[in-house]
Amino acid sequence: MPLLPRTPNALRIALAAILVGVTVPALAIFQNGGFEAGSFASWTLGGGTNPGLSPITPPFTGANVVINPGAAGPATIVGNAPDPRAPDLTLPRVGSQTAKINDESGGSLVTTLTQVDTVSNADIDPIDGVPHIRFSFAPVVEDPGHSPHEQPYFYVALKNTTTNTVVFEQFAYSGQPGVTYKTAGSWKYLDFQTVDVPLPMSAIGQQIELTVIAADCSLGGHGGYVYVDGFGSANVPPPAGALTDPPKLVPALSTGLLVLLGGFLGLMAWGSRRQMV
Ligand SMILES: [Ca+2]
Repeated sequence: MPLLPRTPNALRIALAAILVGVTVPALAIFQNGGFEAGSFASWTLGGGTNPGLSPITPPFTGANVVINPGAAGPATIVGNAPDPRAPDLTLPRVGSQTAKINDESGGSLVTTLTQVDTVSNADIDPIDGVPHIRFSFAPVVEDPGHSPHEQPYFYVALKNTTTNTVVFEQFAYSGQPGVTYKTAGSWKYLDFQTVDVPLPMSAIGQQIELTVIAADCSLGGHGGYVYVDGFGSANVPPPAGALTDPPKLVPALSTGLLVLLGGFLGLMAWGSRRQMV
């Protein structure tokens, strides 16, 4: 039997380093963060059914998300595949694989994608000397014109589980006023949004939980999904063919404000998280 059996390269390198008594830098945050394994390896998929957001009055945050028990919605890995519901999107977003959470079919399904990992020195950006978490997402949601709490929606959040604070959160339902959706037939979508969340140095060694949720409409007839890619601490390159950085869903927040907002949203969003499970 070989000394080092078949293992992922990273593990093999770590094992080799231990064997020869040297250390190697910690791996950057999120495993298979670009889905280049062609699968959801290292990720946790889940979900259920969408009874509608609660309470039913906007504005909504993750605190309004309710997921009832039931079979989870779908999730797939896509490559070079044009999306007729979002014709301006270039797929894959980064590398050769991108994750698609939920899909265009209805059924009141919700799909969740999560991963928990530890912030390390490998996540420090030498440009500003603090750790970062970066990724890109693009929601594609049908707009049947239901009441806001019944519409398809998406949700993306980063939570520091060590300090119990949300450090980034983005929620929007289909057709939500103020969100700069593009339209293709009955579908609304956004260009890929590149997220860059700087973290304080105190985050080193702390755990970050990433959550992505995409939901069909609660009435059953309409779908919604979100593409995600590039999770990690490295810069996400611009989309292929893009002349400039993609537009932001919301104006960029300063780090201090983001931290304050994260703490505030954390109290709101995660205090009632029992609703989500
Ligand atoms: Ca990728």
